[in-house]
Amino acid sequence: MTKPRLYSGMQPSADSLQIGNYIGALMQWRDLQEAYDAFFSVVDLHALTQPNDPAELREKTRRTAAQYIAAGIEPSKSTLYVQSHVPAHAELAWVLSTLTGFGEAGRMTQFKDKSQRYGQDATSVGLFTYPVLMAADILLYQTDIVPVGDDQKQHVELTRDLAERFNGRYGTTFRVPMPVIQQDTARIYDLQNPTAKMSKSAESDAGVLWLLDDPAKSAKKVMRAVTDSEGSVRYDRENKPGVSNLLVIYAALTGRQIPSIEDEYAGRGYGDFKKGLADVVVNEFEPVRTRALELLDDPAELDRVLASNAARAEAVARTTLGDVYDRIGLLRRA
Ligand code: ATP
Ligand code: LTN
Repeated sequence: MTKPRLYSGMQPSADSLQIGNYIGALMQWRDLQEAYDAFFSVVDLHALTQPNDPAELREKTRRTAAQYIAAGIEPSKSTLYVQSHVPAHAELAWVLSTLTGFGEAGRMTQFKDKSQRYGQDATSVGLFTYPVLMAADILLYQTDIVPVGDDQKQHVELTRDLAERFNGRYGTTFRVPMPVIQQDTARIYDLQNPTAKMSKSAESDAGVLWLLDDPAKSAKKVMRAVTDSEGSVRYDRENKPGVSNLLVIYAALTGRQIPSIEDEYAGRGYGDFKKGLADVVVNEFEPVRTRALELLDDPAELDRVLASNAARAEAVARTTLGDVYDRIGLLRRA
């Protein structure tokens, strides 16, 4: 029996991933790759919607791929590749853009937020069509499920609408994918500002735990995490966002339940708890970091792995794109 298909991706928007990407995405991807025929891309074309230094973008792309592998995405099991290596993404995005309403794209909240932040002059057409390229990513692979964070749900809904519109107009061509939204419990907040989501592009990195950082530095950041004056290790998202966030990280990395961690630290201070968590974080990150740095030490080998995975992706994507071109009436080259 063939496995159902899964698609997800991340932008190469930083030198290192942060612990939210690890807990909220990579750990789940790693588990899901067993039961699904999974495709994971480093979406470098999407990253072009942000200003980038060319050499840095190349480096971030390799680093992101290396961290996928180091975190347990197996390139022999899953198809792990760089989006721009498969030209069909940009090609299908063009076709889908002709089916997307201007108003429809304008209603995407991520576009509205970002364009407001950047101002009209700094807002590109690429930022506007970002969700259409994402739809192309997903639809090229006849995807069944798309695990993403809550913020991407609207983009997957648009993808479904586009698939249904195309299928309705030209006959069934695309599988209509389902979003699988990562649970709230997997949401990690900034250690210094525990009501804001931890993010690769945070303004200050004091509250961000980087996968590739020196472990001593990460331990220090845990010890300095914002808590409260109550002094008891107890989950209460509303009144104790800092401690609750640390408990969520602890539970996610150890596979333990929060109450059992609360019990372990009952009657002990935050110092003890943070020290415990710092050990957990360092132990989890250490092998991932070592493996990622090893992979980055041999970029030629990493590039070879990415190339052979891109070839696998390309074969699937080409088939879908050929079908699309036929359906809409583009004349085949003889
Ligand atoms: P950027 O700042 O560049 O937008 P980001 O760190 O917010 O980056 P994304 O690249 O948008 O992350 O997301 C990649 C994946 O990581 C998504 O699946 C997203 O849901 C997940 N993710 C990102 N940040 C967190 C977080 N703080 N907690 C849980 N999951 C997260
Ligand atoms: N927009 C997503 C990244 C992304 C993606 C995708 C996720 C691009 N293409 C296809 C799932 C499926 C983000 O910013 N997290």
